Amino acid sequence: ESEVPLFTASKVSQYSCQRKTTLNNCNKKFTDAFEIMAENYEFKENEVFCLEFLRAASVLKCLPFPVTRMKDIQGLPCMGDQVRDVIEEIIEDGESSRAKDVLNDERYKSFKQFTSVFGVGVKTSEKWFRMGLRTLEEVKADKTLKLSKMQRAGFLYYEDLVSFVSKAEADAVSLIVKNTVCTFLPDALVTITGGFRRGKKIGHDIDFLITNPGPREDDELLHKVVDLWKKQGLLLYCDIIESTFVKEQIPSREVDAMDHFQKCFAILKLYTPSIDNSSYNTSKKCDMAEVKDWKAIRVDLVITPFEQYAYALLGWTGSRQFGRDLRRYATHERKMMLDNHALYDKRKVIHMRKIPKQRNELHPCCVLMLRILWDE
Ligand code: TTP
Ligand code: MN
Ligand code: MN
Ligand code: MN
Repeated sequence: ESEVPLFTASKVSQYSCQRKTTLNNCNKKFTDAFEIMAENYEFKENEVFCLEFLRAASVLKCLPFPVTRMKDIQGLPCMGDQVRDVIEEIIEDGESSRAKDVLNDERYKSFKQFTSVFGVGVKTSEKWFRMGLRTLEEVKADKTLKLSKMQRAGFLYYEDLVSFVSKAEADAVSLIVKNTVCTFLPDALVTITGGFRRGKKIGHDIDFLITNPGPREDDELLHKVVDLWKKQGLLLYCDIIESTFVKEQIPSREVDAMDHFQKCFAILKLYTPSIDNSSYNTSKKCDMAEVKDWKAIRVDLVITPFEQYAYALLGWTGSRQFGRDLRRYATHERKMMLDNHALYDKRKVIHMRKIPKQRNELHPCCVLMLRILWDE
């Protein structure tokens, strides 16, 4: 008989940063249902319930076996009543009626469509839904709506942006970003982060961290890069956010990963070399409809000072849940504070009985808990 691998549920940490998780998820039918539930709660701005389902999904993703009986989840962390109900139903009926209800829910369906547009979040969706709008067609037909520049780009390149970015496209864009950055700063470090750094084969966008190890810092770098792309006709959209980093500031909330780096949310035009037009070149008058030989791709560029680069890399590598749990672990288990800029020793803050005037009066320690094995 084959040996049953040793697995002790009570040894599974409640923090995803302390669990070993591969991309191979053998509990997809449960985690898919949890993610639908979580998304619905996100649309309702119920953060507590949303996180409850996201945490549960993350726990089931680390199990080396598929759950088939309620006994299998005994002793596991993050298995609240709501979560157990969904699991029980899936074990018995093969599907969750609650998740199914969500998928059929009018509000959920509308929010799902609305938020699929770049630049449209829960707030805008709420507004449109209250106005009686239900589908993207209705939104597009409503000429009284004032769309932001970001949302206009979102509609304009909608089809390209909802289709996944492949690893090959990520590599192609990576070359473009590296070449452009290096024309201005030859020693700059350009690193792909986000889902692709976690080994995912597809993504919604491509994330890059840029830093310059030398003494030179260049606040203009990002502007120079996008200006060049503009000239080359490669830039379809761009929104530069200037750095808001202030040294006195200590990390705020641990659930989301807001940071203060200079960054740019862009849409790049990636030419697709696969289309072969050569046979038409010879024909005298070619009244063929123009073939679209490019794809719009969402790209995030983040500029970090070199001394904060490690923390930025950790935060931007994700996943979101991994980051949340790293910050939660730092707070509750180490009495420290972690954000995308540094790791702070809270005990030292308390000891000093005041918030230090300068962030760097605190010891930015090395990140201690890094068995980085991602959870999605
Ligand atoms: P995303 O690009 O939003 O997510 P992803 O790359 O994990 O997945 P996808 O394929 O859908 O793009 O963000 C990448 C990581 O960066 C994410 O785990 C959270 C983190 N992050 C920050 O730290 N600060 C930020 O301001 C944002 C937007 C993301
Ligand atoms: Mn990403
Ligand atoms: Mn991103
Ligand atoms: Mn907390």
